[in-house]
Amino acid sequence: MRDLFLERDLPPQDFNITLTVPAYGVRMLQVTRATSNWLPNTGTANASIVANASGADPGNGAWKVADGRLLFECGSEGWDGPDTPPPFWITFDFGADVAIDGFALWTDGDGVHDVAAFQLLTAPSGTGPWTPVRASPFAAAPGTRNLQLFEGFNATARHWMWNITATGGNQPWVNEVQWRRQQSHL
Ligand SMILES: [Ca+2]
Repeated sequence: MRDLFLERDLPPQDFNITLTVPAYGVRMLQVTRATSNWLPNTGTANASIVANASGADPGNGAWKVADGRLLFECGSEGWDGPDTPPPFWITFDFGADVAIDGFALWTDGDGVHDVAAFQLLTAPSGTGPWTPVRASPFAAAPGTRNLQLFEGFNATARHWMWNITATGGNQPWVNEVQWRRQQSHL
């Protein structure tokens, strides 16, 4: 019941907060559970919102962009895209139509393996046809492992594609991505 632990449960003299930054690699659910409009990343190799991808290096399957772990390590953590020219892509299947208005990205941050530009697309089936949610690609920032948040779009679909059209030079190394469900306006 730690979630219900409240300040008033402690005598004032014992209440002492130490603010700490979550360790790099901490499961995102500890953060995103507080805001329920972010789709939880709980994927495994056998059950994931990741449906398909343009490829991956061994040990770095595309499902690892939605496993709740903010890590990249060759052979074990995150997605290591195929050693091919762009585009690099991952498709997602949310199981039902979802209205999405935000996309979060964490890359390795070494520059050459980071995402520089991408499109988001939707489709009525897992095989297309794919329609971009924006006419032009989103520009990402190579050289940082910090959260990059992309907004200003809104589309509803079960099937989504993240299509990386440019990188810092090599195949993408991606720690994690996350999708934000549009808040309902009641
Ligand atoms: Ca991950």
